[in-house]
Amino acid sequence: MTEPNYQELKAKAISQPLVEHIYTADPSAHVFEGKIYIYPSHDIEAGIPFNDNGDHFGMEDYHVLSLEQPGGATTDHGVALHVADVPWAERQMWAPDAAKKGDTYYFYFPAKAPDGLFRIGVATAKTPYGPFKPEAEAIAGSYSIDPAVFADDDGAYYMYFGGIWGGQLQSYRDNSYSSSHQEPSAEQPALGPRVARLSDDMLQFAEAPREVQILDSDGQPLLAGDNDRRFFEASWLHKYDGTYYFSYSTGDTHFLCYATGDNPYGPFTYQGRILEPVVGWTTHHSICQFEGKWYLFYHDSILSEGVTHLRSVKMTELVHQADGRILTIQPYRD
Ligand code: FUB
Repeated sequence: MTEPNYQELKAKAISQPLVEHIYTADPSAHVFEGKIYIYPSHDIEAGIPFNDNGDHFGMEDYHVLSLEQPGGATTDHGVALHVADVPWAERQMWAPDAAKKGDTYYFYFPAKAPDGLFRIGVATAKTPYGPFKPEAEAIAGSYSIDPAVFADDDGAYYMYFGGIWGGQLQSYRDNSYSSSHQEPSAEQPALGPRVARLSDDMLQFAEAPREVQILDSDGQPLLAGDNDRRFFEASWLHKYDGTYYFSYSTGDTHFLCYATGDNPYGPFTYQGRILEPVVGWTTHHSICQFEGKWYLFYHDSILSEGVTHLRSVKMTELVHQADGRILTIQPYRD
């Protein structure tokens, strides 16, 4: 097989990395204090061999990035949280998110505890860029990966989370872990992401996590064998024109897709693709409005010449069409 020409791919890419001095991925973007703040994973070469559990994603800390304007310079605010400072966490600081309530910023992150299971932790700061002070314990009842926190207009905050394979979601049913639980067979409904409203203090779940249903246009759950459309990881929720848009990655088929609903718990009906596959195995994103325009934040592995766990965060404009449908983005020009 011929090696891809990364210089050519770089020239064809619709956007370039926001920073090149470190590798970053899984960007969760929010507008705080009039700027765009991005909460990414900080990819490193941890020297761990590739496997289906994603152990080669051996990240140890988080940096926060910010931009005053799209297209402007990106500031790296340095280390915001390190695994060594989180009492319950041992390794693999994966995709995080952040939220603001009152005058406090809350940083949510998944990591593996010494028992090898992912949990989700929270850390706080008085600035959007930290450094964040972690709680001593993970959020009670949390599991799996990829927390994404949505602030609704009525003041409620919801956390979406979950991811299959390396994200361990297949080992949970009714919020309980068993190593004997497996991914459903192809003709059964796919596993859904989870959602829970957060407590008033933002440090716990206010309720037991519920499974989110993603339905096809006939109102039937997407099936586990529908790899082009079923949920894999990378939950995100945004609201546009009164409609809730749940977006996610299909993992092994490498699409970013979305589904819409009329409330934060779903069900959500599958609508289509947001982003076609990027260079690198993973695809993970966020969507955020800034000064009247919407943007997609995503990553690819062009800068590292295809190394799947050394990714770079990018952004590009996202368009909701007149009927509310999102225009599918091609990450590379022909
Ligand atoms: O960055 C590690 C993992 O890769 C994330 O948690 C997943 O969403 C995938 O992007």
